[in-house]
Amino acid sequence: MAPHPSAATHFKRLLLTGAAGALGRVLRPRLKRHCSVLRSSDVAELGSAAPGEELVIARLEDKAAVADLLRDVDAVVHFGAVSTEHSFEEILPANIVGTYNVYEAARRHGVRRIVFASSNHVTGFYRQDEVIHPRSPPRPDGYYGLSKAFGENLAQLYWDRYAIQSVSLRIGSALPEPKDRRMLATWLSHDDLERLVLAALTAPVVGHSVIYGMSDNGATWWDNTTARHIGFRPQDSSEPFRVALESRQPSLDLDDSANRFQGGVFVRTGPFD
Ligand code: 15L
Repeated sequence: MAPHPSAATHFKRLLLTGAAGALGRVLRPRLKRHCSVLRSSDVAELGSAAPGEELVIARLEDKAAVADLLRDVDAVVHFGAVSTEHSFEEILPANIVGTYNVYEAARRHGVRRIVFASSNHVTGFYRQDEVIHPRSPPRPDGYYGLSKAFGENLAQLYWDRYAIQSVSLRIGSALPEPKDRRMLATWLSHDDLERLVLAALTAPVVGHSVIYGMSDNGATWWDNTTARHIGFRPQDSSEPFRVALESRQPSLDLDDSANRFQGGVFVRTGPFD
C-alpha cells in the first residue's frame, strides 16, 4: 500500500519528466496526490490524462520544448533519461544535454527546486566491501553513471550560482522486489521511492544535497548520514527476501567483476564499438 502523504505541502503544479519510464510510471499517480496539476512529460506515449494532469510529449534535448515544459511549475521531478548503460552517443542527448536544458529552463522561469534522478552508478566502481557516503568522490561505472555525475555537478553549479535547490537521488534498484543478491544492498521499494521524492520536494532547506535511494536494508554499502536533514525514513527492507535470494544464488563467482563492484553488471557493460 502506498504511503500516506505526510507532507503538508501541496504544490500548484509539479513537472514530472520521464513519466512513461519505469519509475515515472510509478511516480505519476503518486505525485498527482500532492499537487493540483501534474504536468507529465516524456518522449514516449503517455496514454490519457488523469483529472488534473497535463501531458506533454517532448524531447529533453529540444531546448525550446524543455523551456515550455518548465513554464509555471513550482518544482521539477526530473526522471527523464536513458536509464541504463549505453554508448556515449546514445547517452549524450537526453542525459547530458537534456539535464542542462532542464536547469537552464529552471533558471529562466525562476523554478526553485529540482529533484534529480541520479543513480548509484555514479559510484559503481567502489567495491562491495566498502561503505561509502554521498561525499565520497564519484567513481562512475560507465557513460550512464558519468552522465549522472554530470547532472549532480550541474545541480551544484545551479545552486551555487543561481540558488536553485536540488536533491540528487542516487537511486539503487527501485523495483517491486529485489531480484538478486546485489539488490539485498541496493533495493529501494516503490513506497520508499515515493517517500524519498516527497522528502526531497518538501524539506525546507536542501541547497544541493545528494542522497542514496535505498530501503532500510540489512546490508548496505551506503551511509546516508550526511543527508539526514532531508528527513527520508525508509520503511521497507530487503531482508524478507534474503533466504529466497541466497538459495537461488548460493555462491557468487568473485572472478566476475559484477560480483565485486557496487555497480554490478554495469561495470562490465560495453565497449560499444
Ligand atoms: C539504475 O540506475 C538503472 O536505471 C536501473 O535500471 C537499475 O539497473 C539500477 O540502477 C541498479 O543499479 O540496480
